[in-house]
Amino acid sequence: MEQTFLMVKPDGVQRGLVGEVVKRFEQKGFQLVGAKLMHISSQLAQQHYAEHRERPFFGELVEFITAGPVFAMVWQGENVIATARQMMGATNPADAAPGTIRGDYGVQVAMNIIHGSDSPESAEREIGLFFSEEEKVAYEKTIDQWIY
Ligand code: DAT
Ligand code: MG
Repeated sequence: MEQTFLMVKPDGVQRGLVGEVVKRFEQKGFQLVGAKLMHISSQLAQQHYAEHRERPFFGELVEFITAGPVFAMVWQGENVIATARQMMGATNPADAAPGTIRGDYGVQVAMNIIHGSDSPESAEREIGLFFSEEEKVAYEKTIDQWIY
């Protein structure tokens, strides 16, 4: 089953939105496979956002994502990578539709509450950056027979 890396960013943790974010993915029918509250080191931040290295906002991005604890998660389910991106909404909360996480809770692009992998390749890379094999928990949910 497909897996993705989702993370409540420091603004979301400070604003008490961890439960709200978790609730949305749980209620959708996806399965939580791993989760932890953690500080991101500057080195991990630079690896995680390596694709944006040349962008003018890279320094601010690294500073922001390391400014407070994040809530890192692995979620599993059919088409979870693309569906989670839809549930997050557009990168800039000003463009994100109401009903999406960024549309409901964010105002500015720099503080947009949540990160989610944008492709199978980035999901695999990001899960590997943040989670060891032992930190991912495999288990069966009987309710899945009513989702799939
Ligand atoms: P996403 O997080 O939707 O995948 P992205 O990968 O293009 O978006 O950018 C990563 C993060 O960088 C984004 O969540 C917020 C920040 N960011 C993007 N564009 C920005 C900009 N123009 N100014 C400041 N921060 C920006
Ligand atoms: Mg991205």
